[in-house]
Amino acid sequence: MTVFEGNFTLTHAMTFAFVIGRFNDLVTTKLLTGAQDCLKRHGVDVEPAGTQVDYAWVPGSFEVAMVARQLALSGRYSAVICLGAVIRGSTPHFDYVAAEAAKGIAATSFQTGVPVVFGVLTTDTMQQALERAGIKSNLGWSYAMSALEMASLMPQVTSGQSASSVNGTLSGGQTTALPKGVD
Ligand code: INI
Repeated sequence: MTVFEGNFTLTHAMTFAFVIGRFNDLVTTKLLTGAQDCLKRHGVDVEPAGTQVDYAWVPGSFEVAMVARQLALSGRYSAVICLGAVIRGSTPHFDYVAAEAAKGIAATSFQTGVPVVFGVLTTDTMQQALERAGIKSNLGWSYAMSALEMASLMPQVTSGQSASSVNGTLSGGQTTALPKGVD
């Protein structure tokens, strides 16, 4: 039987779209920097003037899924990476924005068949968000790894041809696991 597994090597033909919330942009710009660094070091040209990565800025996390869906439906992208930061305040607003962002992004992936990465931080404080956006680790990097892995995996699953049968190699041991203690 077949083992389908994404790898992180054949990135030159991949295309990505970022959808980034401006709300809490102190955090989201850092997530973006981490994600770009990861893509770049895996051979992706992240320049906006290039041919591999597009960028869409939206007001906040609530709007991320709507734009991600349109981009995914365009058929132009191997994966869409959604970045946002929802930080709990003293009202229930946080819960509505966070829940709709998560639901919308999951629905976009299911409806379009395009991998859509959930890179929306949901934290109690700005400090917690910053810790996850560069102070301790940068989850933007992990989100980009997920995008690379899924962009490699989905064509295999769709075609029924595993990377091992096509290239004779597997990425063995590579993981997108989050750093310990970070979620
Ligand atoms: N958007 C966020 O991305 N993060 C937040 O923490 C946030 N809070 O707390 O309000 C937030 N609100 C804006 C929301 O995403 C929409 O842009 C706005 O409601 C307009 O639709």
